[in-house]
Amino acid sequence: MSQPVQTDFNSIAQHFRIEGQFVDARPYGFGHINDTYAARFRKVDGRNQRYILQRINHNVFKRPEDVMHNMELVTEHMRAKITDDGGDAARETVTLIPTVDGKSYCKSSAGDYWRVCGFIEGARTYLKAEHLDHYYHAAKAFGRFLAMLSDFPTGQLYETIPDFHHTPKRFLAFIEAVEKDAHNRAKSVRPEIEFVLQRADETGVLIRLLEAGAMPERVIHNDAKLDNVMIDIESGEGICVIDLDTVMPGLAVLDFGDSVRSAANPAVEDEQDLSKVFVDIKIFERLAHGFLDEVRYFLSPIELDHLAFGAKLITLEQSIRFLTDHINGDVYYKIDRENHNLDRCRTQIKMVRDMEAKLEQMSEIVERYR
Ligand code: GN1
Ligand code: MG
Repeated sequence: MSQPVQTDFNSIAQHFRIEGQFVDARPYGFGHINDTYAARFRKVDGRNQRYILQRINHNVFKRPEDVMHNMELVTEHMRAKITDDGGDAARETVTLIPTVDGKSYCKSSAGDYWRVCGFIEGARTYLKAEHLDHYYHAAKAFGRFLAMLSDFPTGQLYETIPDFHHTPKRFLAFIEAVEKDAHNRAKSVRPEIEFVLQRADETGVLIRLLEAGAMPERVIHNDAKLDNVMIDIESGEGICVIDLDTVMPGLAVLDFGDSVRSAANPAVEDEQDLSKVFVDIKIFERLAHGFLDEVRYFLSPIELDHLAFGAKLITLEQSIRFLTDHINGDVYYKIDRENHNLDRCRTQIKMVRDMEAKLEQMSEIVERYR
């Protein structure tokens, strides 16, 4: 068997304006798409400095240049706002470390796209939060992110993944996968397929509002998972929203929805014991409170009306995406075991069912805090 190719971090790092000598690099975070490493460099004063090194998945992001264009503009915009407000931009937004020739990324000899970001010390991400307050602060960070970008012109950003949260198109891609059934897996996931088919019409609810001009398009994060917020270890506050590859125009309610999808479930996204998977209303309340504390001033009534539904829709979409990838033979998400995408799909289905049962309760909570 051939050995996996070793990444030559040292030679990648040489392209960037990094202070110090490369020491080591280890995988960092929980992402399903890019390869992320925390790397240490020894400075002349003998102290170590950490940086985030990331290989952009160019199977998923077909035009990494566009991703980096967006990331440059968006982080510059936020940096100016944070600095104006007397904040610390190095901790409150992502800092791209430039290459020696002044670019925000480099292309390695292997054809991979790499970027380097400053490491935010004293903060970390959580797959599952440790305190109820973390949920409040994580959702508040996503709300603040939307607020900071609320005056950013949507037309300046590329669509880094076309129709990323166009749920009806996700549904069509799913139908196509089922019809093709390239790995002969459809027959073993009939109940899951049925579950999605029964909700076909609902996939279009928000897109129809957008197309009718009733719901505005904004610059949103598009991947507002709990583990995409750096939480300050001491204060427990959500200081910085990370993973900016999908920052592009979209619907604000889906960012709130994704925070609920990922955080209101007390179990992990790939939990196999579905009895542990449900919408924890206490967590939901903390998320709604935190998010609304930042957005109630500028979101429109129709957006506020659809926050609870947005959570359900993005969770349904995520179940469709995982199921589609399972049927397609696991070509999109990284997997660590057989049926990994199917397990993920099942947690999402369980969450959708529970949201359907609790939608009214969720809406009442939103009412209370909006
Ligand atoms: C992916 O890379 P990561 O793990 O933050 C995915 C999201 C999904 C998420 C599910 C570009 O995010 O859309 O919601 O997995 N990102 C992309 O956990 O597809
Ligand atoms: Mg991520």
